[in-house]
Amino acid sequence: MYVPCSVTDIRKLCCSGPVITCLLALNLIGTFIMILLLMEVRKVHNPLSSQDKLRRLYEERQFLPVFENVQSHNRLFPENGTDTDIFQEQEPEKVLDYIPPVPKMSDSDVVPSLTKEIMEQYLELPDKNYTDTIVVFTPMRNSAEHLATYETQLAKLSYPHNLISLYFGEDSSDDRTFIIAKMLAKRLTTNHGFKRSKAFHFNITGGVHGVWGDIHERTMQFARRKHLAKSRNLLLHRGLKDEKWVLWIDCDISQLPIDLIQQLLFANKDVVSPCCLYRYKNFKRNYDKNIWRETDVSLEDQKHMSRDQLVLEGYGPTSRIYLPDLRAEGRVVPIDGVGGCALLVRADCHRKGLVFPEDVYEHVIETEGLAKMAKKMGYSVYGMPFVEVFH
Ligand SMILES: Nc1nc2c(ncn2[C@@H]2O[C@H](COP(=O)(O)OP(=O)(O)O)[C@@H](O)[C@H]2O)c(=O)[nH]1
Ligand SMILES: [Mg+2]
Repeated sequence: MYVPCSVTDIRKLCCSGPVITCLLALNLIGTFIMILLLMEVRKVHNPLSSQDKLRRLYEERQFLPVFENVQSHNRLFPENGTDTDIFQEQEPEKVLDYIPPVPKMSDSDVVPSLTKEIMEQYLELPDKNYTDTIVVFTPMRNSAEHLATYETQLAKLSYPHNLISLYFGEDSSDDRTFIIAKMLAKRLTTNHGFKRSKAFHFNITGGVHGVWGDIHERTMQFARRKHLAKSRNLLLHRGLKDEKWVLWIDCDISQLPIDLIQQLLFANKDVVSPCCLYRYKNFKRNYDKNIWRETDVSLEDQKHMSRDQLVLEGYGPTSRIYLPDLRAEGRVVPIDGVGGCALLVRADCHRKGLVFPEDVYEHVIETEGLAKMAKKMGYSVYGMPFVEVFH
């Protein structure tokens, strides 16, 4: 057998045809293996598409442990909410092509956007001639800065304006809210074709004053909500005539769907609420946490409370399910608590005694109290999770 023994021999061998071919082949195989390995590493680090990631996140949320401690309702969190920012890393413009399942209880403020196709499917309206009369009631205080936007949003409503009356109830303002509200009422009838409109000034005291942070301090909520309930009940007393429906709208909303009234009428329920959201860092988030459904856990918690204990949402984790989280159940879903951002009530319910409780009523007050009272009176209370009002 030939064995290379000198440097010249080895050089000769290396330059021979078969060996070069062999080396080249080995090189190619090596490169191929490296590419495969690199692809595998990428898969490990980025195993799912963003849609899949969100889907998994939601599936995991279904199995979150329950909060057993009643006090957790009232625990103050740094940002005053259950804001977990779980979607922070996602591209804001990404929309889900499926409806997330209903969680056992709400644990995030983020309301994912859904595709246009899904939204349209749940917002389709029948072609019909509307004849029901509506009265819009709006409490207001120190809201001068909001009334221009409010006028624009009201004017854009596509429901026949000649079927809508609007009444404003102002008190305790130290800005020009009442004067501007009176001018607004005039314009709504003369310029925008609404049926009737008037601003009332109520001589009541006891409200909570200060900047947003002060009035939303947890300890202030009983006084604040009690006063708001009084303002709403006064409006009802002064403004309700022969209309078929009462629509409550807060004057500091930033955007109403133009078909808000048609959407809420579609539900054909005694009390019906849309979602009330806000936009933050390009995400939609839940604003009005008074719109919720009880769960076994939240109801069990209440059994161990004293009669006058007030449960407040938005001050820590919740054991209830907020309306935006109920979308997987469909277009019109049963709920137990409502807010005042926008709320439709069959006027006869108010005529038969449905009001905003001014004291703790089944552990809630004001709008949430109205929902509880409505249920006690045998009325239907529902939410429309695809209808979005923006605060
Ligand atoms: N009449 C009256 N309206 C009020 C008072 N405080 C707030 N409002 C109005 O009630 C609605 C809801 O109040 P707001 O402070 O926006 O509540 P939030 O959005 O839940 O923080 C808005 O239209 C306010 O202008 C008050 O003391 N008296
Ligand atoms: Mg508000």
